[in-house]
Amino acid sequence: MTNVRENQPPGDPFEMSLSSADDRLRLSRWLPPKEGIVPHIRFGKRWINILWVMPLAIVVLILGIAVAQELRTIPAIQDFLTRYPGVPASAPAVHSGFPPWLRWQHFFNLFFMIFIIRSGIQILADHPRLYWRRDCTPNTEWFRFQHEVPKDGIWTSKDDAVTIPKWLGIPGIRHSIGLARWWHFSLDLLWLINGAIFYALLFTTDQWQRLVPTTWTVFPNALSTAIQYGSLKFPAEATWTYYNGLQQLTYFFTVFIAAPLAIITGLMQGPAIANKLGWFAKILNRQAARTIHFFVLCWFLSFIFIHVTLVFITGMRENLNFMFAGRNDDSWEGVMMFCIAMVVVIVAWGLASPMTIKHARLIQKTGQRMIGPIKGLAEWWDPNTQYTEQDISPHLWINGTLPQSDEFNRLLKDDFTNYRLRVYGLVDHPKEFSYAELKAIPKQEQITAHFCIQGWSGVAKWGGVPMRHILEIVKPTPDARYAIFYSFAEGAEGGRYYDAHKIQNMKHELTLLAYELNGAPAGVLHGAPLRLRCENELGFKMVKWIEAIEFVHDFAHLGAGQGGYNEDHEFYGYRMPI
Ligand SMILES: Nc1nc2c(c(=O)[nH]1)N[C@H]1C(S)=C(S)[C@@H](COP(=O)(O)O)O[C@H]1N2
Ligand SMILES: [Mo]
Repeated sequence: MTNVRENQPPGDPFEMSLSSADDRLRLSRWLPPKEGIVPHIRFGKRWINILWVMPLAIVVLILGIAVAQELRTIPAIQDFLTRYPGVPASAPAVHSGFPPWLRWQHFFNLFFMIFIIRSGIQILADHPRLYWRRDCTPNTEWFRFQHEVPKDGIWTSKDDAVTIPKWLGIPGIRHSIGLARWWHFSLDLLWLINGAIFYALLFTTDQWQRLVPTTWTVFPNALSTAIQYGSLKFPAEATWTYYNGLQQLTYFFTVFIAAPLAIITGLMQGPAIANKLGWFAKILNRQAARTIHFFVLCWFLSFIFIHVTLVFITGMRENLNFMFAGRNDDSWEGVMMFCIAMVVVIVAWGLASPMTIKHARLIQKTGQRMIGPIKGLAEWWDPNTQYTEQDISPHLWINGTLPQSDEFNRLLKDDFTNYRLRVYGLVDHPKEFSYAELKAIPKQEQITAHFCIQGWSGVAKWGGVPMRHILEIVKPTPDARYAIFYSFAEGAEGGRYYDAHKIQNMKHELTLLAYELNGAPAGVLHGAPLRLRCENELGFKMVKWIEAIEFVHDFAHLGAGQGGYNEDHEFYGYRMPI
């Protein structure tokens, strides 16, 4: 399957061993589909199928209605409902109705959220388990839609990824996290800009009064509204000017708590952010952040479901007129505008996955342009968190395709005594280091957290040669901007695994060519004889089984030109600090 680049003058054997790659996602070369299971939640040692939630929810709903109706026959409750009818007596009136900016922002918000949610689910399917603890040890997860991790044999984190349908995920292909992330992050940015404008306009007009409670009586009023909705005798509405207590509290929570929480827990999943805010990452570790990020998703999904249901059953025409036509009457205009908006949504929904599969490279490049520079900023603030021996994870997942060449197997048989690391390219002193020479360089040890793009993490103690010492010996020329790491191993589609790193990252004090893991030789599964640690990037950039390092000015001529194997073949970005 290896496609050695054509039309290339004979030259560097490492460069020539790289493969080209398609600009679209080719299913014939991709990981074969694999179904997950219905999501399960763990209680102690028991795993409960979430489908049980359905009948349970129906029972709770029916009982809730019965209880609310009984409550309303009690005089004291009737007094309570009269005293707190729903809108607090002191609530300030909103005089500007639903102005155009608000209606447009509502539409953009719902439009962006659809793709954020869909791509988020796609990202989750790449490691379909959720944990509270940083280490991701199998069977410590509290949620999964994948079977138990097999106890024997090698089970990589790629093996663990599951397929979700194209109408749900973007692009709905197993292990398409690279593309899903471009969608997720690019739309996050648009959603964030929309949200920032919304906050600004909210507080420079009287619209903030809809969302921000100004009296403690919002709570009894919210309870009163809940009883009224629950008993199916809906409260009197004055939505044009006031929200009732329950609306106000839910909207407030959604806008001012859930949305910021989504952003914080999203950012805390990135190595460069987490490794800078070490103390905070110890409280809100990556898996806790991922779990809370998922809870926010659940909140948004429930909110959307209940919100839309209530819009339709508490006076559809009026409600749609408010938000889609800006009118306070019962004409059909709002319904019509809503239908047009839904056509736009449905068309975009249908196009997203097929378009992403067909134009995968374009999605990668567009995403890179939209958020690459902002994302790259995280590299510059020196992420340098280290952990203690107690933090070391009992388990580390493994990833990648093992080297298969005879050459590698011969080296392995002799415990890598004949291994040599070739360092060349734009350097003053190209050099081949023997294993003994590398080990003679003072060893550096560091206990650091690993962040795989797929979602798992773990802390380990790594020992090896600081990359900065290698730079001191070979002396890269001023022209050298990137270090290319060539692996002994092939990538998933054939062709040598490689990755490009900015030279600045190579000078970082925690960038290591590691040969030890937790005080012992690293072992082949984790990258022996030598694997890279670069703590401000995601795991896929830490090439295992390093055979050579080349310093270059540019990487456009290497492989498919995207700066690494997964960048070429799986549409990842070459800078991945988050
Ligand atoms: N040569 C090579 N190196 C690789 C990979 C690979 O596929 N081939 N996978 C990467 C990925 S995606 C991760 S998360 C880490 C995993 O390191 P570990 O297996 O030691 O935990 O290795 C990285 N290095
Ligand atoms: Mo990874």
